[in-house]
Amino acid sequence: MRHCDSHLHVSGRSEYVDDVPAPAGMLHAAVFGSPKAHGKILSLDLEAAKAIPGVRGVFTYEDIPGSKLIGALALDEPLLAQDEVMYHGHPIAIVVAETPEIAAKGVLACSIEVDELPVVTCPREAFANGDLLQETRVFEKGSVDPVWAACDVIVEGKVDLAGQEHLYLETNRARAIPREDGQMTVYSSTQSPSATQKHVAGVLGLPMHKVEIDVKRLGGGFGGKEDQATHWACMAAFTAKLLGKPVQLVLGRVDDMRMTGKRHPYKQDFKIGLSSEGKILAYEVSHFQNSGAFMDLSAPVLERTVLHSTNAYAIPNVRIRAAACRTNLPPNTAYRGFGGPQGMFVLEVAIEQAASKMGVAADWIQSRNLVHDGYVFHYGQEVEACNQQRTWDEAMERFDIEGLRKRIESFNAENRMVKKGFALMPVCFGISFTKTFLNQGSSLVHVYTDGSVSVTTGGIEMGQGISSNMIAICSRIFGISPTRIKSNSTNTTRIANISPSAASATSDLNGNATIIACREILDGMLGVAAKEFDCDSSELSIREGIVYQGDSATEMTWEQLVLKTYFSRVQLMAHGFYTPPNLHFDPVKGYGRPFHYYTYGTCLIETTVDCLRGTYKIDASRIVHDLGRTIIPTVDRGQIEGGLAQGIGWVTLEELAFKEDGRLASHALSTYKAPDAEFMPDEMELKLLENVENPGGPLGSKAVGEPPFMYGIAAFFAIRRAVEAFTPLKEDEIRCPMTPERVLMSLYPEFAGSKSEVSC
Ligand code: LUZ
Ligand code: MOS
Repeated sequence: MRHCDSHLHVSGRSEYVDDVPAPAGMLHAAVFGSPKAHGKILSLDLEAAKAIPGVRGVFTYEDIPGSKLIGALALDEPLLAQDEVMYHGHPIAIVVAETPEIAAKGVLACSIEVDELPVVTCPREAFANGDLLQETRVFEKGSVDPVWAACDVIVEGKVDLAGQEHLYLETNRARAIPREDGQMTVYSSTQSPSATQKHVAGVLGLPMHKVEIDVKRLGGGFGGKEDQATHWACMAAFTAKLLGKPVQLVLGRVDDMRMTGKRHPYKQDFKIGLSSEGKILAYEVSHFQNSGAFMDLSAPVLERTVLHSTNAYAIPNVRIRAAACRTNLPPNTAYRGFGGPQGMFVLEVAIEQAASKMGVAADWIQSRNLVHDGYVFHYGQEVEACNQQRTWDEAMERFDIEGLRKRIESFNAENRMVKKGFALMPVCFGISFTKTFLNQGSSLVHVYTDGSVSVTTGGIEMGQGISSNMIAICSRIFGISPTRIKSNSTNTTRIANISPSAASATSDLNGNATIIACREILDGMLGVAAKEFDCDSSELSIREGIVYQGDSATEMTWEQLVLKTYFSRVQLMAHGFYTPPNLHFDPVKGYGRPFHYYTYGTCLIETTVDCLRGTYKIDASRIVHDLGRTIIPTVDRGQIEGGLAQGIGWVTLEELAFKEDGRLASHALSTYKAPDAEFMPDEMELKLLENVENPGGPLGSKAVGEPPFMYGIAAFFAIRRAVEAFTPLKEDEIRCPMTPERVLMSLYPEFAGSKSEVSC
């Protein structure tokens, strides 16, 4: 089976929010964002905008009819700035006009006077000022303090880890249509329709049942629309209500980039202690999260950073400090990996530095510390059914790491201006929302009298293939061809209380719910057939659209049985509800069993650096990955390759440049470079572990969305090692990403200029 949308995507016929034919009289909104990163609003002049022919209204904080505050965890964020602007691009007013062009002109005619306040963009500075979104927290396992004295090697250092723009192809957008009796229908590009429904209802002052959110598909989300699609839907909805007309809001790329939050940048301090045999005895890390101006999802992102701070390693003594630091940037938010990558990155830096001090390869240390069955993480969860070592051993052998080491050593000895490097990255990623209550999925399956099937779940199709997975699951359970099954838009009137499509858990939660719904229908149908064949229904099954008794095909087809079931007045629709068992987590203590299971894998990345120019190329990525039993191999491969590409981009090319005044300088595709097909490894090898079952996933599958992102971290170290083969690296702080510019400066530190790069 292939991705069910592929023929629509390649022919440009897939429908997104603004591709659906516009309702009569639809108006267009544009957002006036703050030209300053921080300050008090002294005056706001909207008269010129209002006077433009074709402008139907300009709306501010005062005009919001219901709740003026939104926010994923706490209602701490005004939908429009009231008297203070907190970041550059902070939405202040909405211009609604007859065309998008007039609305854009209206935005240019808005003007504001701001009494500027100090702009803080560095989390260490915010921390020093005590400007925190929650109390700083400390988590411990064992006790690091008495252990340092017993360590043979101790390394300490600092990390400056940059954020990342989501760069979904489809920017944020929403279309709100007022309906009879004060109701509102919103087509939104959101990963979280129920959150959008709740906030739209709040802003309109309506009960949730009067608000319908419908989502056919997104052109990418990556976490950027887990919480931050809500804002634009609310703006479209309240202006639609006030004007009594449909309103569509489509953010342009520059507005989307400067107005929305990104992956959280972090600053980190680490200290690691090892025995001479390479065992990590103690690890201490402080995370200064650059949270941005409001809470958004910063607390749970930071929580996952804490949970994944020891990645795939068994470490007996751990101390982790976590601070959510408020800065004058857009509120940073969910992004594939959800803080996990930031937790894992700094530990790899620590291992790298320790290896260099010990004169060993980092993979020698990595291999001596992998997690295993029975290991208990610092948050209390015991590792079971662990495949970490297996993925590592298979990678070492299959990719001939020892041979590769020798080949690269001799290549580097023979070549002066071109150097190669490689690095390994083991990944152990916990699957489940850490907010236990979010781990629930719902599915509504309809079988129509012609034998066609439709499935609706809470899962959002954002290109990742959830629709295809749901179709594949229905097809497998019913025993019919996937061509008979259609996956519907996600809609809050068909499924209530939807968890965001996030945390890699969408196929797990909604797939298991779909299995439950399909089984319920199938049981009824087989009961009808059992009467017909005068046998026990346990003898019956459906294979390739034919009813089987035992191993022999009967004359009865799926369509015939569907009709018989209908005429027998037995139900042909069902709602399935699923929640994974045995999850519990105390967020205050940071202790419990937050994850249903772990996804394991090991990745090798090989690079070549041009030591004259600082440019580099990723030669190969080779992955051993634990997928359980894949549902659709091409869909899973797409997730693994896409996640890897994004992970490599994060640590190499993608550089968010903020000016000192808090303005995003890299605010367009001309200044923000993400990996393209050309940049991706020439060789991409993927080996799936064989014969692994995962009872936690539907049909034995494993969650795949986020874990491969962190494989990309290996690219950072592979590039560094190539650079080190040219010249020793000297730095007070390890900075990520390793852009070609930064590589060039590392190759020739004497020409890199006297200005220290260390930011604060
Ligand atoms: N979103 C969320 C997530 O709300 N909670 C999580 O634990 C999570 N994990 C990964 C990605 N998104
Ligand atoms: Mo997410 S970071 O929306 O799984």
